[in-house]
Amino acid sequence: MRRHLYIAPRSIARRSIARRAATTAAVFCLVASFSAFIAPALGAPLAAQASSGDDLDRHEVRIAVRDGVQLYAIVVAPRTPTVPLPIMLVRTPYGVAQNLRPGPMPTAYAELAKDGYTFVFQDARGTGRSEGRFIMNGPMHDPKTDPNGVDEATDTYDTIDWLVKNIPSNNGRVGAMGVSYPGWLAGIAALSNHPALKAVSPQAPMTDTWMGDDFFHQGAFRQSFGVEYATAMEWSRQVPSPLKINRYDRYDWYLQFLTLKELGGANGIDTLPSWRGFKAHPAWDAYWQAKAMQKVWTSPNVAVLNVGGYWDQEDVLGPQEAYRTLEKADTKQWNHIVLGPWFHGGWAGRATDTFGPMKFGSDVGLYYRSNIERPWFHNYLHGDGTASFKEAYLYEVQGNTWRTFDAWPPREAKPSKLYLHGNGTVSFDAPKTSGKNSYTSDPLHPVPYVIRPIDGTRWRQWLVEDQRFVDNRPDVLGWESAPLEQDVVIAGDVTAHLFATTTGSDADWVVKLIDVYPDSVAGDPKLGGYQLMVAGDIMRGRYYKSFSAPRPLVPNVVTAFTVDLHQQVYRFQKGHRIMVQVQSTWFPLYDRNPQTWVPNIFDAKPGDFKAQVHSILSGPRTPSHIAVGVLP
Ligand code: PG9
Repeated sequence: MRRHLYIAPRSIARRSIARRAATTAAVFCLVASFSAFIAPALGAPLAAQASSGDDLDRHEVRIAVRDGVQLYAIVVAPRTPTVPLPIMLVRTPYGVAQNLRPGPMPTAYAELAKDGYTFVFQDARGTGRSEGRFIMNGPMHDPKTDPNGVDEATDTYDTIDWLVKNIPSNNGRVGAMGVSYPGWLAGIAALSNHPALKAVSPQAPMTDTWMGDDFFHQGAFRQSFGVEYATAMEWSRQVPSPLKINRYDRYDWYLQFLTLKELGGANGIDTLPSWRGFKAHPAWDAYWQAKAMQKVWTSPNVAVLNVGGYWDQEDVLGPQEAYRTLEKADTKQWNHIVLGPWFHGGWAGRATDTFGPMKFGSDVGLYYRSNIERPWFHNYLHGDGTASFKEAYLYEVQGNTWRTFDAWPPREAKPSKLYLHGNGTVSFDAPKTSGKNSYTSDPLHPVPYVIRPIDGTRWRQWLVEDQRFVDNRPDVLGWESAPLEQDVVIAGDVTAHLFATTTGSDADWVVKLIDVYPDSVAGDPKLGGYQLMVAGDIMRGRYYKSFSAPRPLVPNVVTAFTVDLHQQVYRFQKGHRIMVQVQSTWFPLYDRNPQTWVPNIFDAKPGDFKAQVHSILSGPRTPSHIAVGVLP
């Protein structure tokens, strides 16, 4: 199976492939049986799937869209509905049919199914059993210049149109949902403007794959993810993939390619459409902006439930940015956000009552599916849409409670600054004296992003792993607070503002806001001193003034950098310490910045990669800090 479904690339690691296959099976594990309910338009029931004795029917359909391309879907419906049912559309590039398993309704949809829906799982254009050409995260066509054009929005329109006319006994209301790429497709569904579409839930959608989702983060290239995902999705099914990761530790495998040119050339990746896009468009130009959901879907024309995880290892920005954008034009109170303590799509699968060192005491995903998602969709698809919902549902991590807010980020959060001090401490006190902390960052000896060996098995949890594995490295700086005298609850955006210098002419900045557990934790000694990354991300220094127009850094000149660390609601508990780490490589997830200015890092030569000394400044005139909102 080349294609994968729902979570991350199958090629991330063999064992993660097996786990992913289990997840995808769970998401699409459906039951088939014969029924009088389904009209002839839906075609024959899937006889291959034996009845497992429950009351669901499953049928294949092929829907011809406006350019004649046939899109494949499987319709799953209660066998004997007593009232007309709404339709829930899930569109995916990961192959519906090959992931079907006989069995009960998958966890992701089980709570919704209790209210009665006809679920339609459709292969997006050019994927699975659908015809046409797949375009990764394809931009919308312009009807003015291309009146006959097609894209995912037109495919969705034609699909919905066919469904409401051909699914017997439907109530004329359609919802769309999905996680990750399917989450993006759920957002794009709104652009179809089909009048039957009433509510969409983009869950962990990639809103902007350059700015903070799958392929780049604030300009730094997500090398291992980009290579492995693009190969999995775009390599011809007929020809064996040339990508042979023949080292158990992927750190070693990627390390042998100092330049992106060598990596692309040696593995055939440089022929793939996505790689060609990465190389030709290293900056945030029109190519990426045309693909970015927040640039094309700017107003909530249907009800929207944006859902995401604080520790989403693929699409952390997506739901936050989608909500932020739509909120500006939300005159009808249609736009809502839910964020919880999850990895990519964690709310849609098996129980999430723990994550990394955190114990929540109950299944946070089940709570979301039963108490937020289910009534929300019920209101718009079964009901008349008049029930009112809170603006924002945020799980307070370490407080083990859901909070609701009338605005997000919350108005009641006090803007505050966690200052880095020259003596290696961090506090809310403004610095009175100047300081400078330096380290040498060497692209030939990059800092691993997760504990080695990097075999891909910890992809889902790498963001919550103990950061002590890099603490005290000479190329990782750390600032630490005194033990907190009382709880500190942060809510909203977390943003790092660094004043820094480099001896080179480019640099990456990785910033992590960390919760350091007390030295001893009663009942769980392993957690003593645990360093949990509460928020963290990377930005490529050359974009300090503009993400679209990179420029060289001037050696040894103090420059201000802003690193978006994304949103959180997190309780730093009394007795814990707050820590900040800064480093300049995160390998091999992120490519290596040569630290010497070259117009395009995809063209950098081996000689361009040089060790440089970076310094973080502190003090009244250069107050490096992390901006947070603190709840009263
Ligand atoms: N995060 C995955 C993805 C989306 C879009 C582009 C590339 C990757 C996914 O799991 O669907």
